[in-house]
Amino acid sequence: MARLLVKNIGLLQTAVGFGPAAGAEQRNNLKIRNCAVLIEDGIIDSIIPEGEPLPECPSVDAEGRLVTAGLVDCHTHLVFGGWRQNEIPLKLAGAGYLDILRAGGGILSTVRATRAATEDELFTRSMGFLDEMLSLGVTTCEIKSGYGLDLENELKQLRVIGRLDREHKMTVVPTFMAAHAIPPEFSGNGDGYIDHICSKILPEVAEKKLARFCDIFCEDEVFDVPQSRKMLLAAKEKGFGLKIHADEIEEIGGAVLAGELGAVSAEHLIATGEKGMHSMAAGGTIAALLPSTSFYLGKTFAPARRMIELGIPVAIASDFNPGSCPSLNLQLCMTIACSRYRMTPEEVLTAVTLNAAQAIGETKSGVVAPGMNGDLVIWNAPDVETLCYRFGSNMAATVIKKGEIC
Ligand code: IZC
Ligand code: ZN
Repeated sequence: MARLLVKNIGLLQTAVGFGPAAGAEQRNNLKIRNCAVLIEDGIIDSIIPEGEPLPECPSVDAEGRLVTAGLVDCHTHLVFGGWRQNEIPLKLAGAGYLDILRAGGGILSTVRATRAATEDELFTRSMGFLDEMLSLGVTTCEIKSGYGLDLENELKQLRVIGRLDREHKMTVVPTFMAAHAIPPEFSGNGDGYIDHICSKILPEVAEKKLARFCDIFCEDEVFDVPQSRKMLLAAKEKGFGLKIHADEIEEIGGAVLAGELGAVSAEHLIATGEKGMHSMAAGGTIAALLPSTSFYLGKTFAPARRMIELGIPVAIASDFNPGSCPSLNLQLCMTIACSRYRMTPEEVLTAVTLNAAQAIGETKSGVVAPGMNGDLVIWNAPDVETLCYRFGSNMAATVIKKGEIC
């Protein structure tokens, strides 16, 4: 039996519960001082309180510092070709995200670069990104397709995502997102492309079991609410969990639809108003908020406090992608969530662990408790407040994935 003892923990802090934490539960953290955690065969066996005997086995010394569950990044577009730094002058000249997309740039320029890349090229580059994320304390992440936008290239991206899960220490959850933009082949014909996804691409992805969730960019000039409803209902029929990029730029009804369909999560929600939030609360939809994207796009920030007040579970993710958020640093998101969403450090911890894990169906991750995955981070910090405060530095000292030191 493989065992690892994490000893001399100054403070163990974890979200609690086995479902999404909402309202006051979001700030309910368990804090245990001076303890140890024993991991057996990759699973947490026990939390050993101060004064109790410690087992004889391989160990790592936390040196009195903070230990939390490994972070979970529940929203990324990590597999892509190229970058988009060339958009900076356009943005400085006043072009918005949708202006650049309309001119054939934005997502469509990443589609061209991703189609041109080989499967091995995408894989090797993405392994490097995952290494960097792991070193920043992330032990589980989600990755969306959506830079292929045709059968061949969507399958290529999803195969890369599957291979990353098998070959990297990171747990990787795949989401199918062919409905990310209208490809040049269907220019001006969004309805035709949605039909094509439903009849040709979705059935193949389902049959090959290449994704667990299905997502759509429900946005002004991209896919409207009727198109989103149609595609998501087709995906539900095939057994996918549902996600919606809703109200990132304009409030066109994506959050209302998310609640109505009982989507697992709605993402972004920068422009969401009361109606959308009430619908999500009624539908049990998790809000996956992406603070680095608001920061990078120079937008306002999602109404996180109001969401918590209404009982919507809030998760926080990086949104790592080459356009609206070229940063994969989830620690940075924690700081921005604290300072701009006005979330407390306890609420933020729940948002990047338990609620993020729940948003991607990883119900054995995000909490430190017996029976949960042995994914832990020893931080160069005494408490979670310090993580939310020291932005710009990597505060992760040692990352442990399924009981192995990475
Ligand atoms: O490549 O621009 N918002 N999709 C929806 C993105 C941002 C990613 C991108
Ligand atoms: Zn996104």
